[in-house]
Amino acid sequence: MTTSDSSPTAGETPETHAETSAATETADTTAVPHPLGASHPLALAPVTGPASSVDGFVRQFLRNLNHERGVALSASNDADRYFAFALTVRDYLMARWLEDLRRQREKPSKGVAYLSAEYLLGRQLDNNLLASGLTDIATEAMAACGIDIDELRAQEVEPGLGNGGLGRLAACFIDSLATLAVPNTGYGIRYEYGIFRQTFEGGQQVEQPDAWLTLGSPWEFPHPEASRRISFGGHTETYDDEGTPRSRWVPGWHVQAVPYNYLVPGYLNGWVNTLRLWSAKATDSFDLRVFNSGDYEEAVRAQTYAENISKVLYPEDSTPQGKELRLQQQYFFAAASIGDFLEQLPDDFDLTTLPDRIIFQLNDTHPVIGVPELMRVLVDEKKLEWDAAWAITQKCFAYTCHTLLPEALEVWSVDLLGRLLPRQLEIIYRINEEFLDEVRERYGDDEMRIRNMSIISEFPDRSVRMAYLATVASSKVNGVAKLHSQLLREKVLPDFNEFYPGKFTNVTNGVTPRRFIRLANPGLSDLITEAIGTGWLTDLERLRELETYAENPDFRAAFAEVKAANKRRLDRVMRDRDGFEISDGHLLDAMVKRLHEYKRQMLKVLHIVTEYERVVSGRVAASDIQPRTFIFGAKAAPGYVMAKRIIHLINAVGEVVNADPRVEGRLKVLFTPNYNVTLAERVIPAADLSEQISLAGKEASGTGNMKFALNGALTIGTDDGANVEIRELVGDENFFLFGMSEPEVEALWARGYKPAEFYQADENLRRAIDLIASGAFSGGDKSVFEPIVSNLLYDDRFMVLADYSSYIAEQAKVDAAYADQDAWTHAAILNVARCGFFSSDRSIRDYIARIWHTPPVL
Ligand code: 26V
Repeated sequence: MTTSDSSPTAGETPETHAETSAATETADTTAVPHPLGASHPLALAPVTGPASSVDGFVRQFLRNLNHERGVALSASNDADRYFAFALTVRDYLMARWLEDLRRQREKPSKGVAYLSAEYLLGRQLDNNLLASGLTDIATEAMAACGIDIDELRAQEVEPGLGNGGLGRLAACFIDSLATLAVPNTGYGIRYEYGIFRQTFEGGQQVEQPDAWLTLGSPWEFPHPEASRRISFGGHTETYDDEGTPRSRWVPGWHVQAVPYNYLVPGYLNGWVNTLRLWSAKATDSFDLRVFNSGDYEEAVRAQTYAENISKVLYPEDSTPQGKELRLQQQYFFAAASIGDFLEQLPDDFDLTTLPDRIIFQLNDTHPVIGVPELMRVLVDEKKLEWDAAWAITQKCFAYTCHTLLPEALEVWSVDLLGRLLPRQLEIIYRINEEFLDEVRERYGDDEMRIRNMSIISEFPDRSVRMAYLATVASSKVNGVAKLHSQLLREKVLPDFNEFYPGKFTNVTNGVTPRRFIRLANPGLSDLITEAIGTGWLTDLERLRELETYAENPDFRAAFAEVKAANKRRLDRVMRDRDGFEISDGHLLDAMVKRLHEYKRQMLKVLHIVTEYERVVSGRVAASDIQPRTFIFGAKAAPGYVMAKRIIHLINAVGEVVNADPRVEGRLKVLFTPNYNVTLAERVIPAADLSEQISLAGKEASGTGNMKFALNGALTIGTDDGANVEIRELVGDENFFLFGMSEPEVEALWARGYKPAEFYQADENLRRAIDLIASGAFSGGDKSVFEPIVSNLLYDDRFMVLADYSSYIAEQAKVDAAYADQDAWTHAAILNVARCGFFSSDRSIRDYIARIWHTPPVL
């Protein structure tokens, strides 16, 4: 480690140091050896700059503290120090950022505009330190100032601008895009309130607003001068444009979209991309007009109305409600982003070459309203012919579908669209007309087919099927795991797959190893590096080299010790945060994900209740069961009543089980509130068992499953989503498979599924359900969980009861396997070694090869 001689020492106050040196600061040239090794292909950026030595970092930090926060070190509080520290890291990245932006301006190449309504970023500080190679310098610098860097880390409120998998995937993807040096802007919404903070009262979920911006964010750069005007409402008209009939939109009202830029640094490669999130502000002109009319209250009301657009993230993640505000959000960011990109093009840019310059990747259907918006700009404003505009549009968009649940496919009523976006609706109609003409040309007047493929559905209300619009308008459509892409082609959009051969493809999801291995699990990272050297973090397939180490007893012992240390770390976090303890010697069984019936947290509950019931009924001796701690983390959409009941039940079961001396030391149930990215980084590295138990055919991919496997947890899972690929890679012997396959699920539906038959046929199941129904977990009140019980017995849309016995049998195998710790560790190492495929770097390479065709610029 390079430490300059002039770092502050006792007797010399850092403030003096800052004041005397700051004014004459020049770039510190004490270069630090590149952490990837100078010969590594990505080691293009020597760590230099104002903060590139301990001394330089201290000076810059103190300058930021003095000049940006206006306090001396001795008078600073934690927030001041966190801010000054973050700004120092940011300063370092800035030079790179500006340089890369300049490079892109001077020599433009094709880039990716990732359009996503959600980015579940997690904390930024550590990630940015890691990406810039500054962690050691910064740690030493803070120590020199008498500051514990961990306390600074703890200050950061994570930006929770997403619901779950889809938003976190977007965050992983922009990390990989930057690490692969692909020019990319991530576009989204700067929600003032992210995903709600969850607390429990009496075991029930209570939502609190997530005011993540209260103290401001050091990572964002507001650019009010670059605001864009976004219009809504009004009407359309046609006019004669020197002999050409044209349409135009006469909007009714406007808002300002103010961009906030965030740095997205690649890992140690000197490349920095931009995340641009839009915030809604009332337009001056609107205010002025109303103000002039003398109606002050109306002016304030209008302002609130406009600014509501980016106020809050919708916490639903599967059941679209058709809410007007959500459509406003979608158009707001899609239109602002597309407009922003087009504006950066030179005035004489030939728009027919737009597809050589940009691909707009649609993260689910949320930004799809951008399709008619681009058409409107090209046809109405740039005055291109319809066909030319359509040819451009179809090449500029690509669509990723993230679901299989029919109820999650977004539709917007024609009524609402007509009111809010009348010109875009006209354009959608025309797109549909021309598309259906093509269909007719191919198949004749097959009215059934036409109705099935129409972008406009007539029932129950006239509405626009956004997934169909996205499919018709995109060069490629992809699912997010092999099985999902297959079901997408065969079950969700089969007519389109037939109509557009070659349009459908698969890109299996991935996760960034920087955050989810290196930062979350430094112990494992060090162990890996010791074994196979550096380089694996940007070439994750190299984890394969660990396979031979699985045969080495010393390595297994070291690996097991890392897991144990991660459990101790989680124990400290949980004690602090929730007052829970993680018991020694327990198998740590984790189910952390959004609460959804299809994900089947209920199946997990039935397993726990079964274990408990078998002991308390005296059928099994407590001493004969494998000690387990079950850890849950899950937020339910605030309006999703059944999901909230299940949360209540998990907490209720936990309360009874944890207090019952008969299972003491054997079974423990922890439900940690407010599960988020920060907590995931602690839970996942500590877990032994990863629960991925959705009904086959329902989970598009899952990404938690990948994070667990890469951190050496074994999976118990169904043949669903990316589980299928995980199992293929790690091998059957290192994966606990149970439950029906997707075709078996279909067959059972076809035969007629009667959950009560399964209840009757399995004594354990009967006893578990009866125990819940008896009021044993609700103080004797049978009514509390009755809706859950009758839902299981008489409805059970996600076939919990059908998969129960297979699940319980497989869990018995888990217990038996865990009894042989060394064999378990062996399997865990093989999971790590064989899951390199699930790096989001690989996903991005697949997107580049199959969809984007954007060469890296470095
Ligand atoms: C849908 C909706 C619908 C209405 C209102 C708001 C809203 C917000 C988000 C969503 C997206 C739901 C789809 C989703 O999150 N899918 C998940 O995507 C992951 C990344 O591809 C994947 O791993 C999960 O399996 C999939 O459930």
